[in-house]
Amino acid sequence: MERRKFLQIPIAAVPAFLASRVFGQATLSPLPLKVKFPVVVSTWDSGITANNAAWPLLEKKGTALDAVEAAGRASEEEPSCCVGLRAWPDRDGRVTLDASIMDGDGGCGSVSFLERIKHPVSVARKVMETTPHVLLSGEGAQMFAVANGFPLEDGKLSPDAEKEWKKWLEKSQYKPVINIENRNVSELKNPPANAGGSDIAPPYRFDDGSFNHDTMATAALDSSGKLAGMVTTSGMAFKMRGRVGDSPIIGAGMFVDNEAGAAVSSGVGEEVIRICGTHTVVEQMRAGRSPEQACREAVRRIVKRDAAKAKQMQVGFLALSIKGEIGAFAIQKGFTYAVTNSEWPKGKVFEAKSYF
Ligand code: SD4
Repeated sequence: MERRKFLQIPIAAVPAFLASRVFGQATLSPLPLKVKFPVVVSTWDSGITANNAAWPLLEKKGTALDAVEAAGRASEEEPSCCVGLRAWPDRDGRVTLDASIMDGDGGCGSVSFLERIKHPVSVARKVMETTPHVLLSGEGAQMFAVANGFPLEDGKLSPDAEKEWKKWLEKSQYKPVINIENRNVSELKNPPANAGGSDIAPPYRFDDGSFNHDTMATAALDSSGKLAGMVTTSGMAFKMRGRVGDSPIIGAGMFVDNEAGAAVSSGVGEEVIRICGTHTVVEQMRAGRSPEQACREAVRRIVKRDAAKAKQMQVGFLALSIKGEIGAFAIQKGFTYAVTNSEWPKGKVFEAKSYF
């Protein structure tokens, strides 16, 4: 079938100023974005790297579950990436990781507060496939990982993370910061060596306190029409020791149902947990809303609780419906996502619309 029949982006319906608005690599999302599947979508500009690992599997008729796991592993492995063991630590200087994975038939597994293990997303998959449980945490999750052949790493901070943590200790100011992508790196007083120069943005903080991000999340729809999702994160930088965010909580940071769609989130996890964010998004799609409308409704619920607080933070949702429609919405500007399919085999980055 002709590519045009698959790709239903009503460009004519998008006001010219929106269609042409470009942020770095990102285009403001058109609505609705319905694409040919298989397709993989990942949060942030660095979603391109995650998608690059998932796409070869999907292209060869692989499963969405394998594809999202590959996306998570690529992010956890990428030297300049913002998640995994090289990411920024908690306020006591230790990196603690959360991850989850889910298929569209209710299979799910997750790990939280996991230390010294390189691939939390794969441990989450093991939890899903080999235990009667959904979530393993802390020391128990680590013991389970080691028993299943995952090497125990040395637990040392990366040089960048150590430097940033020491800088943070000078003020030890504990407040959630706004995640943002696509701001000009030249706004940074001390840009990291590879900021803006690679596919993947390392974690960096702007002088007003905003921060790019520390989570990667992916959803995929495979050639058999099945969905899967994953999230992997080091959590909020300089969090309290023991703090767990939304990412490993099924229905908060990620939720998938083959009857409706998949949704993932990034941003201040506490706010996402309070509204069961991604479950809300999927249920809205089930009720007939488009992915973008569904994400918008979840954001509205967060803002409604406390608009003044919401103005100071970022949460973004990204959704993929079982029909292959894609949409996103965030509290603040700057939430981007990457889409990869046969139309965009190298991936295309969009910026989500936002409440503020
Ligand atoms: C958390 N949702 O631990 C994560 C943080 C995040 O980009 O998404 N950062 O709350």
